[in-house]
Amino acid sequence: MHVAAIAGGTGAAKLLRGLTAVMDARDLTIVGNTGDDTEVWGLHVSPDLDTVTYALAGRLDVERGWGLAGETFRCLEAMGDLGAETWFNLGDRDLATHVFRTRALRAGATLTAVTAELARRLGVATRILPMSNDPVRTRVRTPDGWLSFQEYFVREKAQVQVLEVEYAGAARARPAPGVLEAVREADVVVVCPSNPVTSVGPVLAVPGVADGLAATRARVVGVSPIVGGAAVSGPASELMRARGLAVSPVGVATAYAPWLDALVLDHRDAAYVAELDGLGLAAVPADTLMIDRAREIALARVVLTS
Ligand code: FO1
Repeated sequence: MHVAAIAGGTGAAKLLRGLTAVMDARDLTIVGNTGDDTEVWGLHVSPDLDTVTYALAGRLDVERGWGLAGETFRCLEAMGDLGAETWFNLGDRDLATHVFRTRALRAGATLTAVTAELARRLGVATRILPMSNDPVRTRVRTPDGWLSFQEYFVREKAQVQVLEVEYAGAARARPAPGVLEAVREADVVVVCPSNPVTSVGPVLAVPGVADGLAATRARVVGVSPIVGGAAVSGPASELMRARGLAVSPVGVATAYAPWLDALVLDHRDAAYVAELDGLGLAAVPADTLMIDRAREIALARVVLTS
């Protein structure tokens, strides 16, 4: 069975780990969000690609949901002593990833190539693709003006009002090599339990991806990141409201409406099943919180059979 997964960072990582435990990891292709990529101290940081890579390598700091386990932050401290900005916490070992990536990009490599090389070096068998090799940057408009996604999420701790979200560069971006093929040739496409606006939204904004999802013969199965009227992690609720989406599995389904075949939602939200059925979707209640490895695996099995 071939599976393609559209993935953000923290929310996606657990399900992807579950999927690689129940299928041949080489038959999974991950299409990762690069809308929150950023430049820190002159280095290209791809948070979602790294979160997914570290998770599948067994090296993610699972408590934080980003960065490497057992990390230290001495370079960050030293940069602070030199007066540099330190609100974006780059760990000492994580820095190696960003130096490696930036050096390769400056030497002319594509993000696709360097992402594959990082995965290979970390022993990850799954194919991890950036959604595009062209820059697409998620930006958030607040009452004080536009912020990059990381300024909004990390520097402002998502505590500012969001008036609008845009994916700068998306209209001119091309899907990275392999992305459309993975969607077309999959038996199942999984839309991970990631933020529909800032994690999945940028992938869908790359011309051709949404059409590919509408055209594929694969069963397209989403997992709701909204449980009990709130996001499992991160600012999805606020961002969904800003987009006029209900903060519920119905809002998630609405965001994916034209091409979604099934939505796995949490047991706590089983009351939405009838409404989702009415939208022509298979609504599948399950335990979606993935608080341990057994539950990651159990949810992965539900997703592959929904
Ligand atoms: N998230 C934070 O909340 N604070 C940080 O300081 C932070 C640093 C960071 C460094 C590298 C990296 O790959 C991710 C990092 N993240 C941090 C996570 C990241 O901002 C978000 O999880 C994603 O962009 C949203 O999916």
